[in-house]
Amino acid sequence: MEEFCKMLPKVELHAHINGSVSESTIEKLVATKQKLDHQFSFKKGSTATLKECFEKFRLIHQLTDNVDAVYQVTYDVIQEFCDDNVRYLELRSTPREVTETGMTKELYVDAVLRAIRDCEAENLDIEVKLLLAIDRRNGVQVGQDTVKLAQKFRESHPDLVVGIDLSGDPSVGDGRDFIPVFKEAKDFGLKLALHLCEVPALQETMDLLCLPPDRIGHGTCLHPEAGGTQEFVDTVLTHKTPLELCLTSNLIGQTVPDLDNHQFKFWYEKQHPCIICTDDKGVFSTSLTEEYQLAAVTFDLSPNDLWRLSLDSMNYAFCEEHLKEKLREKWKAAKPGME
Ligand code: 6MZ
Repeated sequence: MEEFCKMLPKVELHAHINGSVSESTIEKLVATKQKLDHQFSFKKGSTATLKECFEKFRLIHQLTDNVDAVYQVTYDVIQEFCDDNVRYLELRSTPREVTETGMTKELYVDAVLRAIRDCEAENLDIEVKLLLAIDRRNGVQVGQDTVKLAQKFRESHPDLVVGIDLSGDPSVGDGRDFIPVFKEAKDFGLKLALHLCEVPALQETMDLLCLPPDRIGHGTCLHPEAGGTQEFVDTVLTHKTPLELCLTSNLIGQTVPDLDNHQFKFWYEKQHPCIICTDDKGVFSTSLTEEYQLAAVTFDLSPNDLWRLSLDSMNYAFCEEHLKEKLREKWKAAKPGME
C-alpha cells in the first residue's frame, strides 16, 4: 500500500507554505541565524493543543523573516511535493512584512511567485497555484489589504494567483466580519477556501457556509456528533462544497478524538467531495503519501478507492478546465484499468 500511495499521482489543495517547511530546509535557514535552538515540528504520534501548533508557526516565521528565506522555503516545498508525486499543488500563504529586513508584503508575495516560476522553468512535473491567506487574528483591514494584494498580483500573474484563504487560530475573532471582504474577492474572480469549524463555531458557521465558499478547510465540527448541526450538514450538501481534510493535523492538534471519529468517514459515506491534504507537512511530520496511507488503513480504502479520491480531487482545483483535462491523463497513464 505504501508503494501504491507513493506512485499514485496526487493533488494537494491545502498546504500552508510556512507549515510545510521540511527539516532540511529548516537546517539551511537555521544556519543563517544565530542562537536559534528550537523544535520546529512534532514527532509522529505526539499530540499538542492548537495553541502549541500555532507556536510552531511563530518560530518558523522567525526563520522566514526575509525574502531569500521565503523564496527558499517555497522552492524547497514545491520540490518536495513533486518528489512525493504530487502533480497539482495549491500553496497558500499569509503575506508578512518585517521592517528590520525590509520585507514588505508585496516583496513577500513576489518571492513566492518567483520560486513558483523558477520551478516552472525547470520543467518539474508539477503544476503550482497560489492562494493568499487572511489570518483571522489580524482583523478585517488586513483582510481587505490581502484581497487588494491578490487582485494586484492576479493582474500580473493571472495563471498563478487563484484565490483567498481564511486561516489562523480558529478561536480568535469572528469570521463573519470578513464577509464583505470575501464578497469582494469573489466579485474579482478569486476563489474562496475557508477554514471552517476546525473547532466548534456555532455563531459564524452558517453565514460563512451560505456565501458559499468554493472549498472548506477542515470542517471538523460541522456534523452534529462533533458539535455542529444538521443545518450545517444540509447546507454543505446542498452547495456540494468540497472539504479539504487533513488527518494527521487534526489528530496532533486534537480537534478530533481519534482517526476512527475523523469527519472523513461521515462525508465520504455520503459520497460528498473529500480531498485528502497535508495542511502543514513540516510541522506535522507527514507527506501526502502518508496521508493517503493513513486514510486507506483507517477507513479500509482499496487502491481503486484511493485512485478515484486522488483523481476526483482534480475536479475541485482552482484552475482552468483545460489544465484539469490535461492532468487527468496522468492518472489514466498511472493505473490503466482503474475507473
Ligand atoms: C488554521 C493554520 C493551520 O501562511 O505563514 N495555519 N490556520 N488552522 C491550522 N491548522 C493546524 N495551519 C496553518 O503558514 C503558516 C500559517 O498558516 C495558518 C496559520 O495562520 C499559520 O500562521 P503561512 O505560510
